Amino acid sequence: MSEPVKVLVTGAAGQIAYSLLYSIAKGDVFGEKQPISLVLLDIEPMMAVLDGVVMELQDCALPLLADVIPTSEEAIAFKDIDVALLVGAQPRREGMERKDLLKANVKIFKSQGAALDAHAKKTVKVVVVGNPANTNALVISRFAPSIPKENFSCLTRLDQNRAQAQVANKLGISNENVQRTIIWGNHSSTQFPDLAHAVVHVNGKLMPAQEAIKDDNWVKNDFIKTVQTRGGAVIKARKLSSAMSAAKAICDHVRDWWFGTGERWVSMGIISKGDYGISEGLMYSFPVQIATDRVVKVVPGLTISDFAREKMDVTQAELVEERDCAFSFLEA
Ligand code: NAX
Repeated sequence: MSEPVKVLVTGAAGQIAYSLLYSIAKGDVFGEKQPISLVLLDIEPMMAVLDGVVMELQDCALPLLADVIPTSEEAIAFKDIDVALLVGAQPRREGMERKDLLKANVKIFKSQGAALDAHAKKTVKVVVVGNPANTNALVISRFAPSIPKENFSCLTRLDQNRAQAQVANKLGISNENVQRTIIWGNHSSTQFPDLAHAVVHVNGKLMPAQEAIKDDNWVKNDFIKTVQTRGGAVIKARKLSSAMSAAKAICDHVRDWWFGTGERWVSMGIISKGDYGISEGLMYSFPVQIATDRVVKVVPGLTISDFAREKMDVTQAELVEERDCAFSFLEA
């Protein structure tokens, strides 16, 4: 058997981690032959809860799980890791202003950035899930200057999966028959779920999704709104935010990064190099393809309509504002 892949999950005592850890440990992400070493970081008051999670992982008696390291210390958590799944973040409490939330998270991701820089492998792949995911990812990348910028990402795969499922549901086809749904921009309600390039298999025929749907109003209004507000709809119904679907999306994101996407397109937040006119240096979700060398490349040459341009710019403007606000705390 090969050496274990060392995977850090932060927010490890939380609800997304509860689904995520099992999937990783049983081989859903790195394959059924790859041993895993799991490092679980949470804050000190959650250590007793984390002990329970560790007990449950042991009780699963999983063949691939080489070891489990629970900790509240960043220096231990980030040591020699191959993959960092940063799920833990300061949650928004009632009455909390957006800027207070940003301020609390800047503190967390600044500190974790320094730990990542000092202790992780330089090849580490980083996925930020904790919200505001794009801006948190930008902050951590800034404080880990020895790690290549290409190694940082944030999760928008849940939004992509939601978009794919909406189309499948609308056409009464299975999810695998819907491809190339795109999420542009921020993991927030300004994100732009885009069907202009999506294709579907209907009755054995491959065709543009919009042609199959034949409902421009649905594509431009209901579909976009539903995907943008899906997180809120889950909270309203479940009284808790998305966890099972978020964990599944994290697994999809990491598996595709690790093994490549082949011809498929997936969406992920990455640091913009200026593609599609998006400001360089911004953590923005693009459609990408990933080769087996784990290099992420933005899908080139897509035609951007005026409708799409406007929506891509709106979500870009929100990200610029978030970034400027977050960085103002760093300079203060
Ligand atoms: P929970 O509140 O259940 O768990 C969060 C855990 O993070 C807690 O155990 C908490 O103690 C821990 N934590 C807080 N500060 C920490 C720190 N400095 N270091 C390590 N751990 C820390 O939240 P959960 O439902 O698991 O959601 C986690 C995060 O994912 C939230 O920020 C949430 O908004 C975000 N989400 C992001 C999504 C995305 O697509 N990018 C979708 C799902 C989810 O809403």
